[in-house]
Amino acid sequence: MSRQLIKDEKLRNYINGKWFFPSTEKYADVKNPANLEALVQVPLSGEAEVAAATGAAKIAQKKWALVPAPQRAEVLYRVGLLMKERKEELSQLLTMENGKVIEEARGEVQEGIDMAFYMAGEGRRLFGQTTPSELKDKFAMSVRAPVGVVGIITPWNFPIAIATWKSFPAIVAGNAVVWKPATETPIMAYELAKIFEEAGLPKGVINVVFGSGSTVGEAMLEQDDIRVISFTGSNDVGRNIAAKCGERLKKVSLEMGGKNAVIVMDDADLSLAVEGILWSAFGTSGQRCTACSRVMVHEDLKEELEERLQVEIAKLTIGNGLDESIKVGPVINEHGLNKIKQYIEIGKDEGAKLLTGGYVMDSGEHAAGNYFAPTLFTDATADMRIAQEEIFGPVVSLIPVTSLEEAIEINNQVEFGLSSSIFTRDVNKVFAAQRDLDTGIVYVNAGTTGAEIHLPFGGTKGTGNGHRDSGVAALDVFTEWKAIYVDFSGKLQRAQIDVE
Ligand code: UN1
Repeated sequence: MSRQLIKDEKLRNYINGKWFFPSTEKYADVKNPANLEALVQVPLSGEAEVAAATGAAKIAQKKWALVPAPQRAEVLYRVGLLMKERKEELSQLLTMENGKVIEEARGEVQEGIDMAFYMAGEGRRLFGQTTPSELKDKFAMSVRAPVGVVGIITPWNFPIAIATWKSFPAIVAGNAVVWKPATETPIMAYELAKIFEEAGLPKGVINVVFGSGSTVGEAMLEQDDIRVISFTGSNDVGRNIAAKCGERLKKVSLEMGGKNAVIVMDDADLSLAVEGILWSAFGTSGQRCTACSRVMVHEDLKEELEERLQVEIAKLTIGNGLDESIKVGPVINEHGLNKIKQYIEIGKDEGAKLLTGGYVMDSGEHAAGNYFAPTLFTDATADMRIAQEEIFGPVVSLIPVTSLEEAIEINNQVEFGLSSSIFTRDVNKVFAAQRDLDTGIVYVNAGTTGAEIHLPFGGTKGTGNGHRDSGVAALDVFTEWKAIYVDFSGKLQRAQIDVE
């Protein structure tokens, strides 16, 4: 790995193509969750940096919007190539700052590379529409226009992939970006900013300001020139952002929590279901918005599923994700650990049966990191808090059911609507489930995680506010439709009146 981390290294903000230490002179340690060693220092910037970044973005955007989209896309293409060249190095850094195991880190970096090439292709599409005019000798069309300066606020659980989901479509569409990455995982943002610089993105088109949500995030909401906020993170923060953006008439795209379920019907391929549940419940230590945290299992298969999951969970290796043999890494920090611990107590008090796990691993090789044992509850009911609220950790609860209808009803009885899955061999159940599961993403014979970047990503109800990341739908967040009428009749033609 060529990038060496030095614990005293102070990262800098990237504003108008230059690297600045924060005017506040404040920093926080970034810790490796696998061993709590300090990796680097993240700036805790202030309002001044947000104002400077917004000002730079405003000026840069005017020029950038005039660059033909296929040329804007070429920069993204170069970004993709540089990410590809540095894939292994970025993946290792990602494992160090986030804790996810190296195989998943490689997957996440790949997600960013895919997004670069996909959005680079969009530079030669950015399709608009032509529509017949109601008048003679008049041409009507609608095109996607950039919004201007956009603000993106990204989480620590997918620090590079989600940043690419938001920044790449924004940039290819002709916007300039002010980006606040999560303070837990600034290294990915720092490296991506360097890649943008190396790829030749003009100064000011992307600006990275490190700092807290309460200072930098709030300051972004106050900036009139930031016209769009795209946020992925917790529900509470998202609601606050939505309220403030509502007051200021900013467009806002929110991607928040999930309480995603796998349904296992009595005709399921049980081995496949076990694999799917393990991968989506314990991958990234359950810290995905798409993580599986409920399993509605047909009562005929309940005992067998309980047994098989316990056997497989016992085989999971837990530790520092840089070690290729490790399957489950640490959770992000102590706050995360404590929240998970509280939910274990809540689940026990509610009467769910703890089959395995349920404790912080803090002895021997796990003493120094934030490790939580993969946890399986059974005999949960739909109304329990562990079956309703997002835990964001390696905890999954089995809920016995007797029919598909019951499973779907329980699936839909939560505040969130991100992802769901069904394991069945019955084609009728497949089609009924894909229609009736009220989530933005539905999987058949696969777990709840694993979205691909060229499809829309997002959810219904409390998961968001109707927008989507990724796919062509992401362009809707970062563009506005502009209707253009060209009258070539040589006379004044009044719509609705001079119609023959
Ligand atoms: C998230 O958890 O916020 O579908 C994103 C998946 C990943 C992305 C998850 N491709 O699980």
